[in-house]
Amino acid sequence: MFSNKDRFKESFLKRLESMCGKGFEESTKRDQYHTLGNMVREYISSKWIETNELYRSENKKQVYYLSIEFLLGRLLGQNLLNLGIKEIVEEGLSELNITLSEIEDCESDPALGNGGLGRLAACFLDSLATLNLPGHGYGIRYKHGLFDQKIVDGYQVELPEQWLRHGNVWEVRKPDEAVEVSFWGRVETSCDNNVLSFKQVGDQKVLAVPYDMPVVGFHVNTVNTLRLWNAEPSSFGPNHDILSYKRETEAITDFLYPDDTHDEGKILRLKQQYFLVSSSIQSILASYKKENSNVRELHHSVAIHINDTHPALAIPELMRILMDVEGLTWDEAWEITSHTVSYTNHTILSEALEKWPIYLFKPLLPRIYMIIEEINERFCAELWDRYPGEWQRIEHMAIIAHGLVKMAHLSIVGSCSINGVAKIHSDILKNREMKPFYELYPWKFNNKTNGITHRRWLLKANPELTAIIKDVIGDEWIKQPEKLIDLKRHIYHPALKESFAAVKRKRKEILAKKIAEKNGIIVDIDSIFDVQVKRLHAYKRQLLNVLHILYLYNRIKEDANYTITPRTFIFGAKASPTYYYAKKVIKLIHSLADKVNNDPRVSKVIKVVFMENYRVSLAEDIFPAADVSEQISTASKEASGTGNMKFMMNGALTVGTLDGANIEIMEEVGRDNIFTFGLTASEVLKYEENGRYRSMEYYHHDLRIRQVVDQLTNGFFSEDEGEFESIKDSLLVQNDQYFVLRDFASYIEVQEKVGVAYQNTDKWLEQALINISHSGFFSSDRTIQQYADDIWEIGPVALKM
Ligand code: 73E
Repeated sequence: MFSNKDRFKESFLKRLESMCGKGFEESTKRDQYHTLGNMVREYISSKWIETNELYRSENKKQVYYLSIEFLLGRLLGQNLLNLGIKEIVEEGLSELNITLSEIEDCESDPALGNGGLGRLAACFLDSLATLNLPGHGYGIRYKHGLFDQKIVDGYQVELPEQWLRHGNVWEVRKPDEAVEVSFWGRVETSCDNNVLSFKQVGDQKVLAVPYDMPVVGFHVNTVNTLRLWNAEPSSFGPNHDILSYKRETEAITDFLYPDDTHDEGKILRLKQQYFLVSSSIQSILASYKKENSNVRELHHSVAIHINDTHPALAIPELMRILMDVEGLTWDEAWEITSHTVSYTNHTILSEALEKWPIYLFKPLLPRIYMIIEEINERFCAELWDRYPGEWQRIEHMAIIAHGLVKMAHLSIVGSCSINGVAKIHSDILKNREMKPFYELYPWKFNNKTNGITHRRWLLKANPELTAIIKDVIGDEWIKQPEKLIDLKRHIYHPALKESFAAVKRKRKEILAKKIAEKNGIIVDIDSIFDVQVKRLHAYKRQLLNVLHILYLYNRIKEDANYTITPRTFIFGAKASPTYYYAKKVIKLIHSLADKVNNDPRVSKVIKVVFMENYRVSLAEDIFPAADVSEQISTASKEASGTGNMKFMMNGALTVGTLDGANIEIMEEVGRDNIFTFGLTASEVLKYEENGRYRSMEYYHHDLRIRQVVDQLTNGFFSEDEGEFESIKDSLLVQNDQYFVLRDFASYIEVQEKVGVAYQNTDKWLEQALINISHSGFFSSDRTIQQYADDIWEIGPVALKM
């Protein structure tokens, strides 16, 4: 079917007729997408079956990655690339006068995640399959992924996302592997021969039906599985009030929670978490038991990873099944569970640390609550032995305290490994946030600096840059991304600089065209494309970027002789629908854009663009076109960041604080090839401890600051004067929790340096190439290899090509 372009063309036309009942001439782009998607899925299936058979026959240890989010992005292009058939398809299609990208644009963008955490899970799946590692994802098949963002008069409006509207060619429904998940009811305890047994009675059952999606490795035969669960009414459901039962059941998988780092304290969210965990653990055990008779050996064959605390109920759920279903004792079950589960922490923001009120938790999950109580009691007894009399310490470390179940504590106690996602973040976990736990279990703590798959973020998103790199250093780096460093020897070659400059320019033109179409704004290709794309959050400080632009506006207006390197400031960001402050900042960016872009003099040198509905497919257009990457979170608050790595890999220079993985980017490229500014993490943490920061002082003493802050409410923007008062209050009345004013002067200074540096084109190009050369370290292949070696203890299981 894909052996050469003629065979492809022939099969494509035949398949189109049989699938759509139309000839090629009458077919729509969507018909063509469905046809091609189906052909690719079919092509994948034999490898998929073979991989599963191999895993069964080899019976080696496998890892299951449990995550409430998988931010996959479109799959057609990536699958074609990984299968090595993209060129044949492109050639065949071009003879039919169609381009692959037109067809790709018909695919909806599965947005089953909010931001970095969900995208990380998707990158990990790609690396697992490419490294031939037996590793699978377990998640939820949300009917509606993250909302679609519309901007109306500068305000964000949320629309329900509809990725399943035209079906999903990649999934296979597996009703025979459906399992039951229980909610509510009560626990009945009985005693037989001095052995206690527990049974949940009067419960409500929900059917979890798996939909499997293939995860294709790059140029290997491995096809792993992403299993997404759908909630449906069970035939063991109630026989009264069927309609509300059906509605309640289906609601479990209706929506992804539109939240990033805020904890949504909703009972539906807890239901989603248990639904994911219970169905996944049942499925993992069923598959284990097909090949293994002794459940006591589980941890030798199975590793279960929890992506943050959202799937932490995997711990009590595995305990429940091992005891109540398999008949193991507590000690046996605990030994297995605590050697099977490992946990990644992604944030130290206190609002994101999950804590469930007992009054919600206990009625919904009575048996699970009972087990957590027992884990807590045994843990507190252990603490009492180790720290006799230290009540405060024990209270602080307990899993259940003050009417709350603390999911992070449960995760630490029940796991064999706890990791942070960048060096500084893991250090903060060990030395501050989780210090008492680190003192108790030092061997459990480790770091795994995040990574991104260069297959999507370089090969797929930027084929033009990929071609240049291949020309210069061949293609070994694709399988061994650390070999990108070979490019460094060539960065002074004029030919390389020229071709890189040409590619950057081309990608800026493509983005500029999109901006013209979507925003009606004409941007200058020769200006610096300065980009901040990420979720909108106070700690990420989009506001600092805004205040800098406002400052530039003032300088240009006030000083006729002021010169500046032309810049286009590009933003993309979704705000959680209930996050008032974040939505105000989106409105502020739009009001600023109106002022800047409509001022005849200012708009000659700077422009402001907000790109609506930031998502994976849009990101693939943005990263390759960026010159400057804005990574300006308050130091210590961004655990890692992964956008920073995508920019670097595409040859943008970072303007960043010493936060998260920015620090490791600096270590890789050297201080001269990154623009750092602002407070360090320890300075921030010290301020937080001693309470000595007074934002008012900066407001009073720095006229530049006073002017921009006052402009928020003095009628400078055409909006009502109260529109941005809450933003001003956050800076002055609430003492500027994220140190925006404290870092303002330092940010202005570094941005001036950026402007000057960009004028020296030759040097800038060298610096960009240095960034690309060092980006191999940030491939998720490196990250996944470290997880595989140090945490999961799994090795490759490969079919011959
Ligand atoms: O720094 C990022 C990190 O790069 C961090 O904020 C993000 O995870 C990325 C991947 O490691 C993250 N997301 C969440 N917590 N940390 C989160 C919390 C609650 C709901 C959804 C996502």
